[in-house]
Amino acid sequence: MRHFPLAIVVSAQPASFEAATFKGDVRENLAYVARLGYDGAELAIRDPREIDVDRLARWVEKWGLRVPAIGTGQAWGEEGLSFTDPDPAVRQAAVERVIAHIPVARRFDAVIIIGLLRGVIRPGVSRKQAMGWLVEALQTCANAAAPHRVRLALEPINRYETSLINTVDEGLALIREVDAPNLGLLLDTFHMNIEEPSIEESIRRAGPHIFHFHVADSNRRYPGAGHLDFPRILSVLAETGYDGFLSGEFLPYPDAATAAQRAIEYLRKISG
Ligand code: LER
Ligand code: MN
Repeated sequence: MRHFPLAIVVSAQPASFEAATFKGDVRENLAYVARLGYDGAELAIRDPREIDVDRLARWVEKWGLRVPAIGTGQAWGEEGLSFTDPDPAVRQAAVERVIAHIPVARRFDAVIIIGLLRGVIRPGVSRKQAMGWLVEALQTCANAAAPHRVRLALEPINRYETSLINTVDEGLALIREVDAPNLGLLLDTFHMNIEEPSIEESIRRAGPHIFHFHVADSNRRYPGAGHLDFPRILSVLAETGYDGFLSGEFLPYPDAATAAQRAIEYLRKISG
């Protein structure tokens, strides 16, 4: 099986999202994951204008890490920004926030994740209207990112977290509609386990549109802690030609340090 490079989510700013595996002291967390043998860190950044990107880049470089992706969902979690809010000022702020991530993503050669920032269908808003706003926002962001060669990855997220784009097929239909070559999908094994009839078949269908990949087990603990068939899932992922990172986004159970260690041991063992 392909030996995928491994990353893990490290939050650069305080976050309430439980599965942002590492929170707290960013510098220490980056050093720790590098020492464990991770090749990269996926940075969760609420607002890039409020962090010292040069300092962050120095730490990332010092530890020889790469940054395959930037998570943006904290702007939803902490500030309620979304592409599908009935208030146009909130939608505009969400789009501007993604645009603010572009120079950071370019610097790290990272994809920008569009997860919960897409929002949910709010009371009084029709699905058609929400989808219209979503398509428009994605087109604006993808167009702004394209000249910088930055890619965006839309993540299908399970029904308990959003009412918009739960499955891989819905994600594929949406990116077809947006029709921007720099917009693809982020697949997350935890969400796929809830929503997909067959995780392997969905990975096959997404094929070249897979821009990034999150790993967590069926219970959202580290891979190996639940009942997902990771050897099979990863061999199908390799068959699609995907050669990017597996990024660990799982609950810090029993604690972040132990979970990160067990995840890398397990993923290295099954990939030979
Ligand atoms: C973010 O990548 C994710 O998977 C969502 O569950 C965020 O809540
Ligand atoms: Mn995810």
